[in-house]
Amino acid sequence: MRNLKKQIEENLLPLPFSLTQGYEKCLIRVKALLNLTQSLFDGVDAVVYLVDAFDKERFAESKKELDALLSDEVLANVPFLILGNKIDIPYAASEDELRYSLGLTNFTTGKGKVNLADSNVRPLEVFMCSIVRKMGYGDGFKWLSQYIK
Ligand SMILES: Nc1nc2c(ncn2[C@@H]2O[C@H](COP(=O)(O)OP(=O)(O)OP(=O)(O)O)[C@@H](O)[C@H]2O)c(=O)[nH]1
Ligand SMILES: [Mg+2]
Repeated sequence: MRNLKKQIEENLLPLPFSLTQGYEKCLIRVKALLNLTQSLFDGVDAVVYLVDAFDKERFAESKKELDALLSDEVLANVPFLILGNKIDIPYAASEDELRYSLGLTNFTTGKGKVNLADSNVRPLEVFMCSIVRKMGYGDGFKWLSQYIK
């Protein structure tokens, strides 16, 4: 937190006179935001990505966000647990459907105990759950815990 505060201060305050014009100011702000995002992701042990499995209309949007996280170099090698929530609702997507819609069909690394330590493969799995019914996510977190040092 102290680090974040320092970065904001260094990047935003105080601005020298020559940098107070709109364009430079904007660039400085963007740089500060980028640094902030990097700092937020720095030291992350895992990502738990929760998707509403009933809201199929937004799967494309969800895929876009997920792809951005998966390709973020600060998160390279960080394990990803994808939770498909709300499966208590009839017509919620199945696990296969969600996996397909998020473009993960060939990227999941296997449930149970799978040793990936000697490979360059990022652990990634999809587990379906219902938070209101308190079911499904426990298995996901159990799976995830084997990859957290
Ligand atoms: N049936 C069901 N409802 C859930 C579950 N988990 C959360 N909800 C409900 O979903 C509602 C919130 O919907 P969300 O999709 O999380 O949020 P939102 O308001 O649609 O906003 P977005 O994040 O933009 O989708 C709340 O009423 C929760 O009680 C679940 O497992 N099953
Ligand atoms: Mg919603």
